Amino acid sequence: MSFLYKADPVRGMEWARLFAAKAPDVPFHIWPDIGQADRVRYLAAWVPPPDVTGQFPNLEIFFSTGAGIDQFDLAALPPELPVVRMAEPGIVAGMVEYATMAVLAFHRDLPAYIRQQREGRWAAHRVYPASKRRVGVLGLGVLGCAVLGQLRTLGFQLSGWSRTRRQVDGVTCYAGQEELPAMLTNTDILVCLLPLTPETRGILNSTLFQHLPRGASLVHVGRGAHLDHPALLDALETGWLSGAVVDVTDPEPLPPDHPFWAHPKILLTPHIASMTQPETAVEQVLANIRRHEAGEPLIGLVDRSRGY
Ligand code: NDP
Ligand code: OXD
Repeated sequence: MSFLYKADPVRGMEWARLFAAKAPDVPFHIWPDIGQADRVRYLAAWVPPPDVTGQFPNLEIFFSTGAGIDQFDLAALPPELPVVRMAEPGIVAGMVEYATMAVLAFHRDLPAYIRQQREGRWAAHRVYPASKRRVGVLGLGVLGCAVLGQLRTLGFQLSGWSRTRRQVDGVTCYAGQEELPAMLTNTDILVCLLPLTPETRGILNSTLFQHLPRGASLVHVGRGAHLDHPALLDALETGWLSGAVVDVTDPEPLPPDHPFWAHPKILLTPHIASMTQPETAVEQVLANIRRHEAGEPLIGLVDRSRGY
């Protein structure tokens, strides 16, 4: 039995060290050194190689090294192969930091002060308490709920949106397409933490923006293809939206002449809102292998029918 890792090789070396310390009985290989193909029982990758079960006939679990799984074609993996995504504490903590930073930046007018400093302009904007600011989160999953939990400690008015009805302490919850406009109407800062599926592709578009109050801002940390770029540019141009923090784009990276790069109202980061952390990821992977061996449910198992 062996474990094969096929993702960022630098972090792969850390995984290898952690496996050697925590699971010395599990031979660990880093792609392209696959060891003996028929011994590979577990594969961790951002994108699996083609014909994965043809190449690794005894594969028992595919671990996505990301929380999202849209970077590969789920339908191309055999239906009986469990696909497990990263819902490990390290990636959650990173997203909580980033989303909180971006929400606070808008709440405290940081993008405006950066512009003013460049212009040599000293002008104070009124400071409002967090209790007067309404933050809405699209996606009430592992990440959305963790972000809301942190924002709650800061006193924001909170709402969240999911596909099925959820209950989250201190959060007004909305569910389904029909309830989305009601949430948006009451949102000053919108955070997108949805998975990319056929239903959510292009969801951040002009119709959605129009439901937000004038002057609202966007924190986009879901997936690039959620966002309609011309619609965002338009909304910023007309002042309907006041700013956007954009961590994910389609394509990645953006071409050098893309208007987002130099836009004064867009803060762009290169898909780094959060990252899987080797220490906690290996803990979770090993816990899942133990669960698998004991016939227990896996943490982060992807529901194929939902596509996330
Ligand atoms: P989860 O699967 O735990 O949660 C997804 C949430 O989105 C659920 O609440 C789900 O609803 C909701 N949802 C899905 N489809 C719809 C829909 N059609 N309408 C309304 N709500 C919907 O995912 P995570 O929280 O772990 O991660 C979310 C996403 O964050 C990832 O898929 C990835 O795209 C992104 N991500 C980005 C990173 C970055 O660095 N920028 C890092 C990590 C993740 P329900 O509760 O009803 O199922
Ligand atoms: C992920 C990501 O999905 O980094 O984990 O985007």
